[in-house]
Amino acid sequence: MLLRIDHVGIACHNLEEKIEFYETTFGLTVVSREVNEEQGVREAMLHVADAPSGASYVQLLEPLHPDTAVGKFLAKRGEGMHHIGYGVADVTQALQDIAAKGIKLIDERPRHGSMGASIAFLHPKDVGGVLTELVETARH
Ligand code: MC0
Repeated sequence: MLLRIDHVGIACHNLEEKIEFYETTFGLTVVSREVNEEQGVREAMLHVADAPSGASYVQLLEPLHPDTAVGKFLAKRGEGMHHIGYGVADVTQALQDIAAKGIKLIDERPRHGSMGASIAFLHPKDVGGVLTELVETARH
């Protein structure tokens, strides 16, 4: 079901500072920047590698407000890894299959994600404490 690690989401207080860190430390390049009002984030995708099933990224996330998923996470836990996003071929089908196994979904239906992807989150309580995102990459 899982094709690859699509991205690792990292929560930070200052997006520009963290982008510079990843550029200078690891030589990564920003390929997309977006504000996602629904998710309450300003985010950047930095390309890491390409695989036959698609690319993988580091996603840096800065909250738009304290009262958002990432804002609450930062207040409770500080900066660090926020979620892992796995590539899937069909996010609607994957959600159905995972729900049938009794795993709690955050999103019953896919939502709009970075770079035109369809995304859905699974609850960390049912995935060993890991906030898990399914990502169906946009078709071009
Ligand atoms: C919260 N918890 C986490 C967590 N965030 N555990 C692991 N990883 C995380 N990131 C834990 C808390 O520690 C707490 O555990 C429990 O979940 C409830 O947390 P809360 O602080 O009371 O917060 P809630 O319940 O209001 O919300 C948590 C929940 C939420 C995961 C449901 O953050 C959510 O819906 N996230 C999905 C959307 C999201 O994260 N959007 C931002 C990225 P205890 O043990 O204290 O009960 S958007 C994105 O990434 C898009 C743009 C994209 O990829 O394209």
